[in-house]
Amino acid sequence: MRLEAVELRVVELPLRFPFETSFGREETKRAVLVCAYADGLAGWGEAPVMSAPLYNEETVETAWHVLRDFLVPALLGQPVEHPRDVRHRLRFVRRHHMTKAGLEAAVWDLFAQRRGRSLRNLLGGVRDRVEVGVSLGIEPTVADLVRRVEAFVAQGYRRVKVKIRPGWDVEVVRELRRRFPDLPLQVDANSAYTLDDAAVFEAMDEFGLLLVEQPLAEDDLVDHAKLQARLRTPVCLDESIVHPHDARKAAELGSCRVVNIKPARLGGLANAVETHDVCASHGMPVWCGGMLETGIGRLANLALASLPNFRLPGDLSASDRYFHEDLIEPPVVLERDGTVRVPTEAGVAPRVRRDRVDRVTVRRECLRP
Ligand code: NPQ
Ligand code: MG
Repeated sequence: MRLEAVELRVVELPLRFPFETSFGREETKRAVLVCAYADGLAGWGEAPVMSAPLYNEETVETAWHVLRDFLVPALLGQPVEHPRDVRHRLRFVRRHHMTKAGLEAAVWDLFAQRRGRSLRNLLGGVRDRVEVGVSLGIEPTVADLVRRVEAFVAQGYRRVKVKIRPGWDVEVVRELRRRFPDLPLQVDANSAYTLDDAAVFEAMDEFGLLLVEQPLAEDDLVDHAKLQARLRTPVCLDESIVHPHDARKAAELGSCRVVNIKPARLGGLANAVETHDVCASHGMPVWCGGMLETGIGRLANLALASLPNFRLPGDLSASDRYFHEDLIEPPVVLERDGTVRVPTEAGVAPRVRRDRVDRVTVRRECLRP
């Protein structure tokens, strides 16, 4: 397959509810979409980068620049045998994983359409439905957070994740556990703590959390191992795992017992599958994390989450958890039993509503060889 053209878009969607984490508060979702054209087909991918370098070092602007000036030119007009090869062709650019993931996903989509096979099938998925959870931000008051949890549990979500940061942690989780004694519950600190705060996590050990996500620095494996040794609750790493070999190192060091896999953070679906396999070989369960993707990235995440070692509910909420109107039709919906169906279409393109994408496009450029 030879890429004849690649169209880059910056899209901007209002969020239904503001989302606050330890690194900031978002009211709008921005992302870079990649549409790759080959053999009369259009393949879509999403680089779920943010406007500011708060989750990692990438932004909409860095993604636009690195795609337009380096990554797309490296693929345009060249034969691509298999989407698994794309990461090797892009390796000359250091890091910029979410940016690379957007381009690679577009090639996976083209490939799925060309072969008439679902992404689930191409990636090695084994499930028709996946259990999903909901990720809740920091709210003005604990009462507000409790109301949000009640609402989402009533919708059928069977796992709740809440963001924490210093000053909004132990007492908040204590109240949630008091109100919801049997609810599968986990927290995500997005690197807001240091090893000096270990007592905070020891205090939360009594709440029977599923896991504590990324408590310490985003580039750390050693201090996380020291913290994990002091906790009963499994540590789960997100930001610290940016290569499949980081998962091997984390397993060898004992840095965590669970890994949050995001194709965006790992530089694409191929690296995400490889990380899944590395974790499986070390007996470490994984779950699929989210970056508030639009339906374009969300459908690919759902296909990935159908692989066998994805054994915990993912941040794969329904489209209406974040958006008034998603860019895909039908949108991702939550089944009454707290699961979401794994897409069966040949790629994501069949569900992409280009009219809706056009409405939220704030910048676009088409690149040709
Ligand atoms: C995480 N995702 O697991 C990330 C944090 C995150 C669902 O918690 C816009 C606004 C983009 C908030 C990307 C979840 C975001 C965002 C990621 C939060 O750490
Ligand atoms: Mg996280």
